[in-house]
Amino acid sequence: TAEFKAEILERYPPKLAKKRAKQIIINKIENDDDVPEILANTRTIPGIITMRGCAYAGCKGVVLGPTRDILQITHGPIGCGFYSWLTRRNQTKPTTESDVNYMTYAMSTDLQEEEIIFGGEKKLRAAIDEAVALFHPRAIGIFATCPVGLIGDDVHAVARAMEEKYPDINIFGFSCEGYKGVSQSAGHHVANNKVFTDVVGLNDTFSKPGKFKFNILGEYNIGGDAFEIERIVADCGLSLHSTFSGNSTYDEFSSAHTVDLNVVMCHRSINYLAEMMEKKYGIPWFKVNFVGAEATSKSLRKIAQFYEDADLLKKTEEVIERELVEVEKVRLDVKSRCEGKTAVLYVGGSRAHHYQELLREIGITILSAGYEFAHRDDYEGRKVMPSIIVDADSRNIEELKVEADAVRYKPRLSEEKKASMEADGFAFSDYNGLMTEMPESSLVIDDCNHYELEELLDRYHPDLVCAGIKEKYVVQKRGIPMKQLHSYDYMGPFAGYKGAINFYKEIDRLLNCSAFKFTKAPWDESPELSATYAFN
Ligand code: CFM
Ligand code: HCA
Repeated sequence: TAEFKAEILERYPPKLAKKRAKQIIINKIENDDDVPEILANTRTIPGIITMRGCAYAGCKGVVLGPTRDILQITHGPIGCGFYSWLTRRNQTKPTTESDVNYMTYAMSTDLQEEEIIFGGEKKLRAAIDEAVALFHPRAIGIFATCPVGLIGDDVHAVARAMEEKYPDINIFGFSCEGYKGVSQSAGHHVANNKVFTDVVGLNDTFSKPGKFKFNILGEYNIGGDAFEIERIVADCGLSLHSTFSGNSTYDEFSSAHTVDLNVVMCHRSINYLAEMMEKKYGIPWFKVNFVGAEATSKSLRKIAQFYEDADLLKKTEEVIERELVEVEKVRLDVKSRCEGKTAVLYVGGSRAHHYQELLREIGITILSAGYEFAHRDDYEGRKVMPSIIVDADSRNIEELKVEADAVRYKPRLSEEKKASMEADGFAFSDYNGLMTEMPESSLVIDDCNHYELEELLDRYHPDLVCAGIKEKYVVQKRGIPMKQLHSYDYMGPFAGYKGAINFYKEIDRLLNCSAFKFTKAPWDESPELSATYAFN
């Protein structure tokens, strides 16, 4: 691996090589407190074919996108709205025929050259008037795109003015211009802040039946994952109040402060909200993972243990036992054909970690993995957070000062109780990151680019690549099976127990299908199509 790293860096200009050297790490884990440091959440060098997306995608597409009854208007050119129009495959299920669902619409101000020159606020106000007349929504979110920031349109001023005009509608704007940060990650933070200040805490009365009330943060119902998680937690006897934001509603968000526990699935995109809700309302949080059968069982047990209720614990064990019968049958069968195969994973900010569990369950070894845009804590664990350097790009995103709510703050656990649970090994506000769980000497690559990916494929010949749409065909044309871990290649769910079964079967199908062996890349058959990377 050291030799491979040196080879990669050798081709780069010196300044770039120096930077990438800190982002390509050979994993070494003596103990959990001693993982190597990685450089993350910094700018991609222009000219590099990155796998990343933009802040608007992280805010509108990712965090808010899966919510069905907040009417969302993209203020910008039509491409931004079109791109974030369900391409992420976030599903939703209105509870009754008459429940609204705006997700099937792509609403945008469709900015033209004229507005770029003379300003687009008038058009945005007109779009809101039109949306109100047509849909009468409870809440409207406005999302800024790059040109809107560049010409100086103020989405917040428009939101305030339109809220005066329509006092019954909660209207709020997001400063999520694509360039706002170095990746989608900036957009997550912008989204968390606004949802926290303008939505959560507004409604004290909306409630759902059940005793053990909790929210799941950072689960977006891609390919129906949230439906499977909802099924399992309901069977255990838990009361899931709100998911941020898969299959969610405005009422669930605005009353989310009434629960006793937050669990966090995707740490990268939503840990801010978990932290802020703990400070303001006294709701503790811990990390869970419903990707992988073992991880799902572990997470269910931890939630049940939190409530310390004998019936809940018993029921949870019954669900786990029941579900594992089928899971184990399929897992062992699939493992007999996949054991010993190798994989690499490059995905946004949490799946490159979570999906390692599923692959290990069927005997696959991870050679290399990395995130597009996660931060050092997602690699090395939250313990490094105090030492993360705040640079100009991260300072660009507001860090809210949060205080305990005068009326609604209610610590769900006394300090003594929390301390005694922690002494017994129950971890709160935790996340150990990806590196501690990756094999010794495996390669951890932050913001991996297409040049590095192709070099890696040539050198290591992994049996499977997991990444996104931009990587898919580069990989498949080389005759290597490729599984998209963003869109799931239009399958799913992959979370929970049924999801694990779906995933095992899919990986079995991909790895043991002989079609890939016959694939010849176009550039192998026609050398004139081949190209080399040129630097300098
Ligand atoms: Fe979290 Fe996500 Fe991901 Fe993410 Fe994303 Fe996604 Fe992803 Mo694509 S919120 S960080 S910004 S788990 S959209 S559902 S698949 S890159 S790894
Ligand atoms: C995004 C969304 C994305 C893109 C997926 C991909 C998703 O970041 O804008 O590159 O294949 O999951 O849909 O991450």
